Amino acid sequence: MDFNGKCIDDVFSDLEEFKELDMDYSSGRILGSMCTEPDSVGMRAYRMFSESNLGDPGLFKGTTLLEGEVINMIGNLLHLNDACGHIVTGGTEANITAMCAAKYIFEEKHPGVKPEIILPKSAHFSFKKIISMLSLKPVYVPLNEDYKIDTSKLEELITENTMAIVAIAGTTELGYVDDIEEISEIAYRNNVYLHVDAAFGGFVIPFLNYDRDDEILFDFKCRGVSSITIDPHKMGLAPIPSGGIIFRNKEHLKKLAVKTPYLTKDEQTTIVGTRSGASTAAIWSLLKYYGFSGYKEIVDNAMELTKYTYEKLDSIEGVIVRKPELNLISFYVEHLDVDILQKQLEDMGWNISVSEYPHALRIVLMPHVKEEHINDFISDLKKLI
Ligand code: 0PR
Repeated sequence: MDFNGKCIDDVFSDLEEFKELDMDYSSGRILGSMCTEPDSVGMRAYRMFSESNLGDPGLFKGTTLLEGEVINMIGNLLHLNDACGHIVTGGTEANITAMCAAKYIFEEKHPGVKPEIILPKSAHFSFKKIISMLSLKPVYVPLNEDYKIDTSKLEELITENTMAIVAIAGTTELGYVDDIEEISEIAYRNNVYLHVDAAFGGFVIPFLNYDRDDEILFDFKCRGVSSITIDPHKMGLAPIPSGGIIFRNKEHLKKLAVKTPYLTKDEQTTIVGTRSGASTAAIWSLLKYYGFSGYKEIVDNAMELTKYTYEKLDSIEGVIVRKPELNLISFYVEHLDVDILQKQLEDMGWNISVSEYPHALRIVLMPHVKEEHINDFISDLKKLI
């Protein structure tokens, strides 16, 4: 740091140089991200509440009320009345919060026992962090040929050391939804905590379900589901950081309570202390502004583009595409190395990610991606093939 400060124009022109190195969503070239351009309505609310700290709710009583309303609205979306939970930084923190609660519940009943967590290989890598942080023993439930939890293999893995089962509604690599209905029954029967990671699917599936006969069951309608991760900063269009954790049972959230003697409220049930109230205000404004029908339109558009992209890719000789469930497409090209192809596409200015299992290219059709971007992408891909 220089002893004397710089003039403001110099500071910002220096910042500009850094900013130019970043990709921006509006270019339409970011095809591998689960985030998108934050909506301007949310950004307006975010700026309005930029100094608000939900870690000290007595100072920010209005924002605290907003958090309660947001949790209630998200709970309703997930078919839960009188929900409890928090707005957190993202899916990772939401998953950590749920697994901490599950661990405390488990430890009360089984002191001194190393807890086991049953999860699929398709779980997000945040669970690797959780397993290490909380010293859990991972028990991997096999996937079926559709890359979903093989429910026929689940029950036999439950033991008296099972702390929780984790299922995914919108996997990171394929956007697939596990058979939560069946998994929920298994968890309920065996009285095991079930956490559903709907970080991505949470703001997609409820809107897809609206006019569908074959509803995708994934939320609190399934009686065995104890908690759900749902991220507004993914398909909820909220600015980063905006994650969500919702618990069915208030007592479960209470397990996390820590006394905060010198603050304005005497306990906290979040992992972090100081936390932004701006994200909460942004989510509140977006839920109010768009309503169910507004989000449904956003999801319908994303799904329409997903169908369009799927058909385009499927029509190219040598391209093998998996049928998408949500707005995420996985594909590879026969006789072409996935990683080399990714690098070549990157050299052409496309950000596209590679999934590990299955090893394939992965496109997330977020709202910033439009038909013209897909047309350009397909034309570049054809050149490479
Ligand atoms: N659970 C699931 C199912 C996820 O897909 C993710 C993130 C998480 C939890 C963790 O969420 P946070 O990253 O909010 O803590 N999935 C994306 C991924 O790993 C995150 C992401 C988003 C990565 C935007 C890159 C990016 O540009 O692909």
